Amino acid sequence: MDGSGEALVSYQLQGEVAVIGLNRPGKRNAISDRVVEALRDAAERAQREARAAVIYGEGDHFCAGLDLAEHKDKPLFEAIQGSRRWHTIFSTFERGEIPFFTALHGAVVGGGLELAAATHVRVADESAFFGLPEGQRGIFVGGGGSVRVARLIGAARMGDMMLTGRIVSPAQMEQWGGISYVVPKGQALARAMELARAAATNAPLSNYAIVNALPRIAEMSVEDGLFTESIVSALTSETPEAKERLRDFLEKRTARLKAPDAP
Ligand code: 1HE
Repeated sequence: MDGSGEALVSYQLQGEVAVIGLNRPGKRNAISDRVVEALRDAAERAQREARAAVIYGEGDHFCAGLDLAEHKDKPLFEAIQGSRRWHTIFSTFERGEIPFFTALHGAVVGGGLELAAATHVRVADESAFFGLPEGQRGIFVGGGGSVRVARLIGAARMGDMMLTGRIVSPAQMEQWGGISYVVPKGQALARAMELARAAATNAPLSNYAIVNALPRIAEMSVEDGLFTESIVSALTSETPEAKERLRDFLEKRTARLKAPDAP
């Protein structure tokens, strides 16, 4: 809750998709200690009862990053502990049990971009803008950005954003690989929901493998990655659900894949 009695993070279960809203629009959804803890609770609940989740921001912006008002008086050790808490909590959904989607609009800056980078699919509308103003604020990323954002878009581009204060458009961010979809203004949440609903129909073990095995394999040597892939692949195929889904396809009970522009 904030001073107004509103939850800092809203939560709703829509069918099989958990919808998680950063709900501090008066402060542009800046992430305080209590917000990060509310996000943890929402993400844990989603993993207990949903098959996919979408995180979005209330108001005109997705998220203005770390709550600078709270941060400015933090003693050194508390700042380290705070950053480590973000790492622990963001990792619970990055390497959790279900896929997380983010719907981005307006400011996606600092810790807001770090939060988005810990999710599996990012959808931005045309109003979104991306920045890492840590250099201007005299600080450094602390929510996992130097690991996740650097791996997504490249350390050189991230360094440019941090050093020069460069603000990046959705089209540019998509070209850099930082987001996967750009949609017209106002449509990010609807599109992210559509994608999350589609992912929610996958076999849960396949989603678990995609969320957990794929990023780990990406960090492995080629030989270790190929070996791990074979093991994960065989394990997922062994489930009764996989066998039933394969039979459904072979016996023509499932829809065929179509080219993107096909009717
Ligand atoms: C905040 C924060 C915040 C807004 N912490 N209070 N983040 C930043 O450097 C902050 C970037 N924020 C901005 O550039 C702008 O606020 C926005 C472009 C997002 C929105 O602009 P605007 O004109 O709509 O709003 P505003 O007037 O700047 O802000 C409205 C209120 O939100 C105001 O408080 P008020 O009490 O005067 O009404 C702002 O102080 C407050 N506010 N952003 C605290 N971030 C784990 S390490 C991560 C490192 C980082 O994230 S660095 C931080 C990057």
